[in-house]
Amino acid sequence: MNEANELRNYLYDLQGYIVVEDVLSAEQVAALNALLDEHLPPIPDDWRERHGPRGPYDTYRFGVAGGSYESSPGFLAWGQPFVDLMDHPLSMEVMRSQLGDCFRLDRIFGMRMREGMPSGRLHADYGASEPFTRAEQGKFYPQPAFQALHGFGVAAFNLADSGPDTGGLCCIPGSHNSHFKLPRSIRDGEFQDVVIVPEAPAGSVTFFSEATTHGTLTWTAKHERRSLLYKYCASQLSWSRTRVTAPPHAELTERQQMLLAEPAGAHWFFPSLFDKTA
Ligand SMILES: O=C(O)CCC(=O)C(=O)O
Repeated sequence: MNEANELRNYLYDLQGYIVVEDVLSAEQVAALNALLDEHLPPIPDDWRERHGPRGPYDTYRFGVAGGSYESSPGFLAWGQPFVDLMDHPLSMEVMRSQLGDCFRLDRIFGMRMREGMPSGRLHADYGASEPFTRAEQGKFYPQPAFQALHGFGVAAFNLADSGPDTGGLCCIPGSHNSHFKLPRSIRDGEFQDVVIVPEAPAGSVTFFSEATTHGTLTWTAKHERRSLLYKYCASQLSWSRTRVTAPPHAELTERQQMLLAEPAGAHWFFPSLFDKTA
């Protein structure tokens, strides 16, 4: 392994997130944005009144599939460039460092924000701060072995500049390894300095573990935020009963088909994604 990859994997494991810049060229970003323009109506001026049962998430998210949404191809159905990102070589390498050789694409959605759109709650889907653990505020939580912790990871492709000056994806570095539930005061925004918004220019990818406490900060930029989130998990895991399904007319490579396979035990019933390409 070369030194740059060694450093990237170390920092990702240490911080629970990492941004890699210049993954997509300006042309690729423009092509993806042009496809999104075809499928996304402009965010209406009365977006505040349009919040549904998921609050601001109903306005932020688009092209949803799997997880807490229905089974469907989501934004993968909007063109081959979205399908190609499923197994982007960098995502495959970073996810391999977190999830091992056998993993699935569990769910996807896009995020878009207009100036003034509000923050979303800090949360973690795994670890001490996951809502359904029995972790008590302020008490060390020795996580039982039957709960998943580091088995889920996200590749968020950034299609617009974002960072501390704009808001957007935020997180608490290192929180994926915390044995304490997120203190209420931090969740309620009293201690903003532990929450960071990584600098993530257009064309970059923000990788983060679903155990890392993360959320969305108010978008303050004039331009629209856009990112595409591909969420992967170790092959034996699944978050919900719904799936990302293959888009009807897309040509999927063998690896892409494997990424959409049903959950199953690594190597026993779910082959390595890297056997032929390693
Ligand atoms: O990209 C964001 O702003 C946050 C996304 C999020 O909340 C999530 O992945 O659960």
